[in-house]
Amino acid sequence: MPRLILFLLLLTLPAAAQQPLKLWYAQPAAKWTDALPLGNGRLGGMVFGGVGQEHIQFNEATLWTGRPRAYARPGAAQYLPQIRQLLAEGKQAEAEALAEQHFMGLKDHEESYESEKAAWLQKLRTLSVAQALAQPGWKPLAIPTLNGWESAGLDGLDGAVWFRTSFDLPAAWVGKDLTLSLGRIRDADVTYVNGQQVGTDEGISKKRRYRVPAAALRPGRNEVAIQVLNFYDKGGLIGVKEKQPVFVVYPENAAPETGVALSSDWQYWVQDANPPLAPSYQASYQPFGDLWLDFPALGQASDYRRELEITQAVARTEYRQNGVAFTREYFASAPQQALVSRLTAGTKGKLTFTARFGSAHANRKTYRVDDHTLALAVQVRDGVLRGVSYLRVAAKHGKVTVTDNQIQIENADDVTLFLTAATTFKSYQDVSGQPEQQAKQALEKASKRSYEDLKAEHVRDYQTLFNPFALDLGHTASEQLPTDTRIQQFTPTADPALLALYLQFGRYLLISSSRAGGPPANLQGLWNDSLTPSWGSKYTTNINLEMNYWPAEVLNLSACTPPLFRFINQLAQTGRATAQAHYNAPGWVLHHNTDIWAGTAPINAANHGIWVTGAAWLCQPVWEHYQFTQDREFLRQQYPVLKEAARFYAAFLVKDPRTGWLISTPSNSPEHGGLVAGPTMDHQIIRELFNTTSAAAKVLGVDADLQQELTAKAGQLAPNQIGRHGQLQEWLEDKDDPTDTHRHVSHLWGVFPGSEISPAEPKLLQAARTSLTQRGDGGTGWSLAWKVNLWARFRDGDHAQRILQNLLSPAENGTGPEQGGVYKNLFDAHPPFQIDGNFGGAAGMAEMLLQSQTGALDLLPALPTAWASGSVRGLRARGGFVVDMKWAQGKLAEVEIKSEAGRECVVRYGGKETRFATKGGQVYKLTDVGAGLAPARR
Ligand code: FUC
Repeated sequence: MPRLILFLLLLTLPAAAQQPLKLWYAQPAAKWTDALPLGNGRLGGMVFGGVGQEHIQFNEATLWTGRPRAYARPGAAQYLPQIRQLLAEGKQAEAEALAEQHFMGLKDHEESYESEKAAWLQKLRTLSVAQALAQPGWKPLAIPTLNGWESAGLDGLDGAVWFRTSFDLPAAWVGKDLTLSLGRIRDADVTYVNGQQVGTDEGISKKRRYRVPAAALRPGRNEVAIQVLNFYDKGGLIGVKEKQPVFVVYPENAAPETGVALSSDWQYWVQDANPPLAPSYQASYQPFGDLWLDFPALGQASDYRRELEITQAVARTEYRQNGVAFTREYFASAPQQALVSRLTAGTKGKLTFTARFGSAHANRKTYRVDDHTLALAVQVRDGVLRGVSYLRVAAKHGKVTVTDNQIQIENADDVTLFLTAATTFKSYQDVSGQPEQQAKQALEKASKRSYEDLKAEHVRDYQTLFNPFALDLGHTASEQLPTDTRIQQFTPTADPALLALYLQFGRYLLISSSRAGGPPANLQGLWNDSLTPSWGSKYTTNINLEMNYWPAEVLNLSACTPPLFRFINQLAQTGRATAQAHYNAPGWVLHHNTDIWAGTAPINAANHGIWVTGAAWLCQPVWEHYQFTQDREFLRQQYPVLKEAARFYAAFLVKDPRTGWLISTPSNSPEHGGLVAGPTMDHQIIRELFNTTSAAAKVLGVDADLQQELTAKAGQLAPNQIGRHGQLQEWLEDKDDPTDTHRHVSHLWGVFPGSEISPAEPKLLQAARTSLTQRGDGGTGWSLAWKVNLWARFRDGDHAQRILQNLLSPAENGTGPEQGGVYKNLFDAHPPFQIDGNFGGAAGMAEMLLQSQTGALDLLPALPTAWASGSVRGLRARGGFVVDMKWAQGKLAEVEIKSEAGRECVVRYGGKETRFATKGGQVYKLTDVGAGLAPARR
């Protein structure tokens, strides 16, 4: 028996060494993903740090498109038996077609759209091609615009836009019919050559290749005109991702490579920017506005530096110009609900600039509020919400002049800016908020206080959350380099501190985007500058929203979870209607996406939108929160959410006639393989829900019958199965393709974030490992982050480290559409920017250092060779423990464990296990880890 000495003592382990936890750069941000994020959970800012012009793009977390409405489709449940039957008969295509027609949720504007669209198209047709070409105001535009014309500055534009260019007809082609290749177009087009229509089509997936009859052609120059109709989201000529040349003409049947290119002098003219609002399943998160500060041209700047200090949550820009040292500081105060910035000049009276608002919303207005305050009012185009933002200037000396457009500051010594914002959103059912009042109150309150006072209050507030955790993975000279250079040069041995920074930046982002009272962190946390962000910047629940909260408990940020739990409770309300309408079942259900209006019905398409286990997965963080905090009162309050979800699945599952197992049908293994009966992931998630709900009922001493029912049903669910390639089967049938590297690794849910596939099940664990090996080491940002956690659970620290290295690869170098990485500001690249990878990556690093899902505290379960020596303070474990550790040469050297709940503590290290009773509030130092827990050090 290994001997173990336990001492009760005060914390003596030195704090993980203070590191310069800063992101910093020697030049201003050129792009949004270079800018530095600030946030207080509700207000977010992206600071560019320009010298002649400062730009702070800002967000308010509740500004979304859409409105309170019903999302579930009445009567959908009628079709459920038939969809199930078709799937049971192996008729997937028919099942999907039927479901597409009758089983998807309700779209906004669904009813009125077709007639409005017809009327709009009719109106557009009153203008001929000749008239369009004769309009004044044609402007140049570079084509293609790969991510839509929005990326070329036409932000938020939907409607009818004409494009024109030309080509010269080679003499040898006279009399020949040609093919005109235009690639993909969003959404529809009518294409003309020399005024004659040569083609029209609709749909972004179709590559436009139109036949141009010889009779339509002229010798010499030929005019191409294209009317593009963009009904929603991104628009325009977006090219194709293929080898064949696009924007060429060539003789019919000849190789496109032999063609002549269309002239690159494209021009566009907007015919109509007000199409009827297109049907949409869910709403999108919106940007709010931009704060611009314009400084007089004072010549070359020197000693430039901008940084984000994440130990304080303060950003800074400094430079010298004309012999004067200029500094700006910025932070997002949670206590004040305001963005605060102070500008100073080293010489008195040298601060002169104008401050003004911009906004991507077409419906916007700025106006003077008082002699120090300017307002910006915005209204979203597709939806009911409006918002207002106030900017107040407090200048020391100097002159301040406010007009309806701007605030001018002349010859001040220093200036403090206060920015507040609010919207009419109150809840998913209530949009009666009073933004003027809310934003004004915050402004009055904050602007009464001194800058230093506000900053000290902010730092105190932030550090309460940030400071309880620290990580040190070692230090090298690379730490002194600017962050963008560090990313470019990164290897784990050359710069281990960048990994520690990455983890702490993940914590910074969670604190900044998820604070009690606000909505949870969305796909982009809180930061979005586009009216048409990818995937609506909403909440995808088949991995992304859950991943956002993976670091919360283990990295000592339980305090950031209330937004998630509040949201889950709302979803449990709206999810009842969906359970009723779509499944005729009790309880609540959520599918693969939701938005601020708490939509729970299936969306997008039947082949991936009908995935039923969103509700069950969201119950996991509830149980985990209880596991980590041992907060019984929390569990008591949240228990109905678990119970009602469990009741839904208990009613929903059906007995598979072939195997006799209970299966989930219809559903989907996220975004892979279409609509199916019995995806493995569903069964893992539902099994865990049944078991934890039953365990929760037991803890609370309630619902004995339900405990029995759920335990019994958990035992009847289709089990994990090992297939013919040695893999863990993703589906009920053994049909996995071992060469498939799809980004989702859904069937590994039972390894992480679930825990039913553990070392206690070595065969299943091995099969899961085989599956992950087959999926490969690549993937989108979140996919990589998930794989880090999985390799940690497989106790392969070096493999986890290799994936982390991919996660930190520079997105600037062009990672490819399915290859994740980081931007210069350390934001995760899906690509594009998506915050889940930041959070999942931070959680994965924690998982490499400590695991507690099996009832014991596993110390350093997956320590990579590259992290030879280091220390960590404040990791949290299930059972209410807080763990501090030091290790050297790859071996555990010191451990201290604080018990918060007084539960028995089981510790594992180096193949040895020890257990001891604890008292709540006491700290235990395991002094002879060498003898008892680290025999290798003997
Ligand atoms: C899921 C993923 C995508 C993306 C989207 C937001 O649908 O499959 O890769 O992350 O969510």
